Amino acid sequence: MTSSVTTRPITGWSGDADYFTFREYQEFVPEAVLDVLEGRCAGVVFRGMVPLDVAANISRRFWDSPHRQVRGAEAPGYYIGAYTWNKPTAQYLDEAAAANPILRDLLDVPGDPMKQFYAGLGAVLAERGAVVRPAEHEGRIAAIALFRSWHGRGAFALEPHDDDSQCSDPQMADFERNGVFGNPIGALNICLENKGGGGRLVYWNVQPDLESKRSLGVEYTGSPYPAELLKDYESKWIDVNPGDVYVFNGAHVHAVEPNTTEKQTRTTLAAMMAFRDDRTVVTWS
Ligand SMILES: O=C(O)CCC(=O)C(=O)O
Repeated sequence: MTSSVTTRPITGWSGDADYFTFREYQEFVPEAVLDVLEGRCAGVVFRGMVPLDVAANISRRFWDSPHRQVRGAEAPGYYIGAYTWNKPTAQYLDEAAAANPILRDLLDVPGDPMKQFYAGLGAVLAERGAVVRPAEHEGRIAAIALFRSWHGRGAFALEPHDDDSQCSDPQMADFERNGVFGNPIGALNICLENKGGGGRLVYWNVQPDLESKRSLGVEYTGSPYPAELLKDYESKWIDVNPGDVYVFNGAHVHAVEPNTTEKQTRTTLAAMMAFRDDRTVVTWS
């Protein structure tokens, strides 16, 4: 029998048609990232921003790296980097300190897309006297990026979840990132490879409220949301191709569609970012 915990409908905030869209660009338009970070639209996609040879080179470096790790049941797949999910500040910062030199080395290639992204975003923020930088704590900094290849074998390669709940996790209350809670969370994803079919981003028009998160036991983790509780909300299925860069408000529930066969791989380079105050966008992974 299904328990009442999983049958309460998910309630929360949904955007109107102007907001609930992924604006498509054929080039990098850094101003558009601010439309997401300031809550004017759900997402933006910069098609083909990364040349295919650059994407393939970085992806190869990921698969060849001795530092590639396996991630467990909550998000099965491979990764290099550090992630904040469900851990205390000190552990994350230790992991970030170990990961950052490895990430810098992996991204030390001609055409590093992270460099290009932050140069563009930094320039538009500078026009208004603001900066973008890694979140800090007692002189230590967040991880600069996270490589991932999701391999969930169920209905989704990565289960429906949100990225804002973890920003209020008491285990990380002392981390600067805590100050972004309540603001749009910019989930930056750079697609390095997505061989074959599938691998779309699935994105629902709901930012679950606290009651819904509590009833599902995901107040601080944001994961997982049962897909059957999302079926009444509009969803967008966003095609993701190598070289595409996309940024979306991670406070909405979202997931990753599996590839069409188990042998296929979808690899992305990612980071999170949000306004901590009017003059500071902090990043983490
Ligand atoms: O890979 C994607 O397109 C989305 C990844 C994601 O949802 C996440 O890392 O939280």
